[in-house]
Amino acid sequence: MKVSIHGNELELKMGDITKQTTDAIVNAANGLLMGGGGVDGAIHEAAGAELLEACKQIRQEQLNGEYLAVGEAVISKGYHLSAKYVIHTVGPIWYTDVENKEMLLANCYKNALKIAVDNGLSSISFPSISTGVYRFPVDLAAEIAMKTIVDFLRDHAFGKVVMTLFSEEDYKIYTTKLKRVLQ
Ligand code: AR6
Repeated sequence: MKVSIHGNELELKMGDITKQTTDAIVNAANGLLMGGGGVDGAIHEAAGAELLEACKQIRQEQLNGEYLAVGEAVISKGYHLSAKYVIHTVGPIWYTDVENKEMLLANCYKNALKIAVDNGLSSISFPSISTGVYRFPVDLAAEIAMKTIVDFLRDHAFGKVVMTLFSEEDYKIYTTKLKRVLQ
């Protein structure tokens, strides 16, 4: 599904984010930025060992050795990926007693888009952040993602945002939510 929003394009598709050719792809990482399973593992594997080195450097130089906080984002090169950049963000874990999980998930999308704009990028691909290992309910995550991206595109001349879903079920859920947000 493809829609035009204020001169920008928003596309929902099924696929593997590591194959996307947008300027940047977004990684659903964890605060350590050391790789992991799911989409994080796939991105590190496809980008090559240089990505891990770049992430270590970001931890040291930009984060003073601390973890990347939930909802925040940082950017690295894409190395062996088709995408020139990877924007790493950390989604909220559903089964924790942290408050404002919805706001923190929205921040992932907002801050990734902000960092893309700040770096002069005009296309970006997102995975379904937090809905795998982090167990955020897909229905609610899709609603938050679609609302946050649509609000951003209504306010910015950006270019193209792609939501890359890994299952047909997720694709259907995101499509339904997008239609609702656009009504
Ligand atoms: N392309 C697109 N989507 C994918 C791909 C892919 N190649 N692989 C998986 N997905 P998850 P989280 C989907 O668990 O919930 C990692 O270990 C997947 O089906 O990757 O934010 C990190 O290091 C699901 O719909 O991310 C963290 O520790 C979505 O991507 C933790 O998992 C997100 O699932 C982050 O958990």
